[in-house]
Amino acid sequence: YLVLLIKCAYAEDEKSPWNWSCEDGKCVKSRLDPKSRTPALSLNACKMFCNEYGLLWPLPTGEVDLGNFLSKIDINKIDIQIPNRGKSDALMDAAGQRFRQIVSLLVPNELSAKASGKALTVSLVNEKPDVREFSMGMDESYTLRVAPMSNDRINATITGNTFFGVRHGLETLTQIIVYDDIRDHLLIARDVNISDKPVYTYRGILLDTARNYFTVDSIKATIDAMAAVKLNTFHWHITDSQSFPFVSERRPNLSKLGAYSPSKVYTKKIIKEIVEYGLVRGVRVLPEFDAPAHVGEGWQDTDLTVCFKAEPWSSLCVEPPCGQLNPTREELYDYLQDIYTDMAESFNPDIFHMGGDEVSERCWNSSEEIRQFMVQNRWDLDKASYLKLWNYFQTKAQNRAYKAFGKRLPLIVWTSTMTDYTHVDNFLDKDDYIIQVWTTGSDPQIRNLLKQGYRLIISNYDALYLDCGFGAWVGSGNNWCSPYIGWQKVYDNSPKVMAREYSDLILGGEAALWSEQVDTAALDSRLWPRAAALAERLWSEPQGNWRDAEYRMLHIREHLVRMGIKAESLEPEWCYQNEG
Ligand code: CP6
Repeated sequence: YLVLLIKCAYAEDEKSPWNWSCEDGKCVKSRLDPKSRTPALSLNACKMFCNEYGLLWPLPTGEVDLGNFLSKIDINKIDIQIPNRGKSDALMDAAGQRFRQIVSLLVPNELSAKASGKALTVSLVNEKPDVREFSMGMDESYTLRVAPMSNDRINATITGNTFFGVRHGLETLTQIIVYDDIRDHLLIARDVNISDKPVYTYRGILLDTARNYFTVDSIKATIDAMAAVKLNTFHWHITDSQSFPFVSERRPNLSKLGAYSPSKVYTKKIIKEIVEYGLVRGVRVLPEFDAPAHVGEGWQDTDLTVCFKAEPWSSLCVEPPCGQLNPTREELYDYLQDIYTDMAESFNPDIFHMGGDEVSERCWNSSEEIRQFMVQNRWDLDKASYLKLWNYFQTKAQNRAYKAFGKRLPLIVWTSTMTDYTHVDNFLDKDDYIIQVWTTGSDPQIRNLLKQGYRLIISNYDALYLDCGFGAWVGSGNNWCSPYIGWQKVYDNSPKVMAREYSDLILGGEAALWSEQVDTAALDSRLWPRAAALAERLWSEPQGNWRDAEYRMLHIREHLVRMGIKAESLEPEWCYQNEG
């Protein structure tokens, strides 16, 4: 059977006057002499072996041997075997189906990979087939071996300690299969050995579905793309001051009054569907209920908020229409527990995000009722007392969260005046709370929080905010993307460099897509392929910088486009053909 040896491929029925050959780690294009039987190699086939890491994204962290041979495979002869059975069976089966689907997407529609070539057996060996829950620090490692089994069959064996590892192995397997556009065939690297596991356990993307609504399909597509690059956490910032699309069955007026329209909501049924969609793809769906600031819409028939729509807004918050919960009201905590319980039922999360960012002392101070509460407690009306009030809120909310979720699950909060390292230990227990840092990567807070033993997730806005800033509202005249953060900056933003000696406490990182200036229509292009740059940084923590990754970045971007993601273009296709 036809085995394509990279150095002497056989030119059958050429569709291209060009040949690609590998020279000094680059695929170089040259004119094919039509009369001679010169070997012709397609671009993707050349790229597979022209560099140590082929077309893999993110870079594996263990052994990588891609061998020297490509074999033609028959897309209709792929069978998937799952020897160890257990509670994760349905997930394993679904991951196998996803694999088939992605391989089929590698083949362009207008052509059909010839139904000839070797059969491919994929064996998925899951050492712990009963594990089907996410957890911090979960085992995502896998190994992938590909070898010929017989003259007409290739075997690919993926071994993982959990479903999550095996699933990652399947994504890698799709990346050693390429479409050969000269011969209209699918090719697989034939002798492969890869062992791999992530450097960071938390690898996330935040989507804000409150400033603008995102369709369920667009959220699923985002999860699909995340899975392709081994990101594992979809942080769902589901509510904010501007809208409340989360349907709380216990407090239905929140979304009735607070959603942009009766159809722009996320019901329990829809959320469960999205959570299951994520699970199959190794992506946890992590809910955030941002409080006590960043509330407003939805709470209109309660009197539990203050300074919502107050003017001048800029003295009370960073973004209109403001709004903060009134922490002095006992009834508020029943309300919160109901929301948390509804979130528990919909998301069943292993971690919960409580927000806690951008609380305005002046907003609370503008309320007569809150000022009186402070006076009754013999608190001064100064900054220290507002921190006490905030802590009063947070402690009560934390207890309600534990009740609602039925366990002491890890909690995340944003950096804020409360989390300042000089006093954070008065307020937040480092065993209970993980802090998500959104200030710059050079902020001394990072080192100082780590020094005290707090676990961090890094989302420094100077590299990981993929939105276009938050200065967009009627009359502001703002519609800028300045500075636009390129994938290169995302890629080179290493959490480790920020505090090498405490890197065990850095759980990972997250790119944030705040949605003042993006909705469903622009989602793909705002996120991709820049979020893929983050994915490799967090999975691999590569030594090199973006220059070493550029040729593979151009390819993973193509891979995402093949999957149906409308990713932004980075460079002329000429660069992919001539510079990689
Ligand atoms: N919304 C919420 C936001 C932001 C934050 N929280 C934000 C702040 C500054 C910038 C971008 C976004 N829009 N709820 C801060 C965590 Cl530059």
